[in-house]
Amino acid sequence: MRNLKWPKHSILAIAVIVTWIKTVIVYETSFDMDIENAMQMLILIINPLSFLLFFYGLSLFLKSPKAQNRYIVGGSILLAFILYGNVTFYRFYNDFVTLPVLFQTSNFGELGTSAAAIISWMDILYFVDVFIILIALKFLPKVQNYKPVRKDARKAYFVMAAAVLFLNLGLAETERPQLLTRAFDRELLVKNIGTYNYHLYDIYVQSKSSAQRALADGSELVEVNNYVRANQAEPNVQMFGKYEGRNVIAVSLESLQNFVINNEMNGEEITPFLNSLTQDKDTYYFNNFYHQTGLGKTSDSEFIFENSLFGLGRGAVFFTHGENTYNSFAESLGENGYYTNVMHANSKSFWNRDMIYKSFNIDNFYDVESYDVNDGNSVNWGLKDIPFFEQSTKLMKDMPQPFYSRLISLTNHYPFYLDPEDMMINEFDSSSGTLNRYFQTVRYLDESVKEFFDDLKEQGLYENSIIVMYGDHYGISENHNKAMAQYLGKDEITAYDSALLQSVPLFIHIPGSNDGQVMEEVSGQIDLRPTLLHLLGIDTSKDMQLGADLFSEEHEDFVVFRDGRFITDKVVYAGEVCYDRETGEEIDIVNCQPYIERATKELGYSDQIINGDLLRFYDAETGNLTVDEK
Ligand code: GP9
Ligand code: MN
Repeated sequence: MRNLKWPKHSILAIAVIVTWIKTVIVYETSFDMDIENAMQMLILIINPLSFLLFFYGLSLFLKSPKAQNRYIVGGSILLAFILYGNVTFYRFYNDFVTLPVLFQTSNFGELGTSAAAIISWMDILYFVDVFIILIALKFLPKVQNYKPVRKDARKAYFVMAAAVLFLNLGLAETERPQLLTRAFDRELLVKNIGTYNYHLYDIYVQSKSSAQRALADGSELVEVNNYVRANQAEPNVQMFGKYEGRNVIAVSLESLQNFVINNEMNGEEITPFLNSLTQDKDTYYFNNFYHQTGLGKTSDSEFIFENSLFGLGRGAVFFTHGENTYNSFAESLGENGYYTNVMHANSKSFWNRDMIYKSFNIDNFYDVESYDVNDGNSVNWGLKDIPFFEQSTKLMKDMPQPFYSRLISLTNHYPFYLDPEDMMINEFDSSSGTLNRYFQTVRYLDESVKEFFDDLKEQGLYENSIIVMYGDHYGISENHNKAMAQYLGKDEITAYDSALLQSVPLFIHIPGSNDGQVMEEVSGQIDLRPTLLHLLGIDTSKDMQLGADLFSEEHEDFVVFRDGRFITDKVVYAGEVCYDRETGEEIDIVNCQPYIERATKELGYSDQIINGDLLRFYDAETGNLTVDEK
């Protein structure tokens, strides 16, 4: 071996090749990306290459082999951490990290039990390229009489790297036109330009959005305002103000999807109490209601509930735009004499809640400090839901009335761990432990809601309240499609099925209303704010928001998801395919076309309001644009 003459840049070549191969293997093993054809496979394979050529190639500017090698080793470690960070994040969120989310370090510290379930010793393999480079450095002969790289050789190298990049972008463009301009979907981006380039792109988009706020002015609101006013649903006269002055108790049901409602698992009822509500004389149960959250999960659902605007396509709006001006549900109630608060037994900084709640003008946040939490009454992410609701009702008893409390439950959260004494039904028996345990934690959540109702009655808070409960987002991601298909008795879960599975239950329980019914209107979380305000007799005709009152005659059967999918009473649009809502068969895209445009428009307007922080130019009292910045 010593006799062989090794080219002087072998380490560079080795680094490019091993990191390349490792990255492709990681794509295959650690991310669940749908590859539909050979071209997509080819793009996936070449997409890390251009970046790696550039990145490691920068070593050619360094003067000595020692400095070059140090740069290459350091660089490989950095890239390995970035990729591994993506992998762990993906295991948890089924999505790729974006820059704003990366700065949510306060969140990562608290993943607690989840982190343990996510990381394993085998993960050292994600650093295998670093080890190979180190071994190569040790065993390859040292370069003798090193001369710095000639300029033209270096130029040729970077021309080659650029050629690879353009080849990549060209192939991606044929496969996925306008990828970079319209992308909502991180998976598509990573599939087409690779994780590393994706991060560069993300940095670019992020800086653009900071610039957007700086450049925005009130005139952008004119178009948005016209659209909002033209699409507003008039309140239902019978319902408007019917429950004026009642307390509002909103309950976020963690990870609860609608498929468990009125369903069984191995012969056992999963949600007996919630099932009883679907038949209850005082409950409106919405069985065609969908979550509209993105990467911000619970926080997105809160954002939508409070503002009737969408979260963002990238990152969590709670973090990226926590200091914007908003006209929240809480603020409207506050102006109408309500004491407003959120109750959630987690630390206040999680999802940046403490900050954004101030922007929402929420009077008080009962965070973990307000609760008695100990080893005996906690599991998984913290305080169990049954003691959480029990302690919350005690706190509510002392609140000035009318109040608005939004309670966020937590036990039914991935990885769905439960103490044996809280397991009321058996596990399911699929290959997915996650889905198997999910039924048990859902059963526990159901029990906690039942006891919550009893607690409210006991404390005398029940009669004079409206209790609204909804699933915040999905609990079972597409990673568990196989197990899910087994449970649902299907051959596979298609894009059509996945879209419909985003249905979460909504219950609007109004003691004494005597008008309970099952509501089949296609609707989403964005509709909650105007619906509730109208029940309380609060006008929303000047509000800058995108939802529609669920009881209004003018409410349309149309729900848009954050990623651009949508559902109506006739069609389901998912994966850029239009399906017949009834049969699930693919139909001509013209059936979806008008809605595609509206969905894009609504998501775009919402983004515009948030990115430009446009509500600082709007007076929700008068409906006027204000010139002065608040
Ligand atoms: C954390 C809880 C869970 O406080 O709301 O957040 P999620 O992971 O579901 O977004
Ligand atoms: Mn959640």
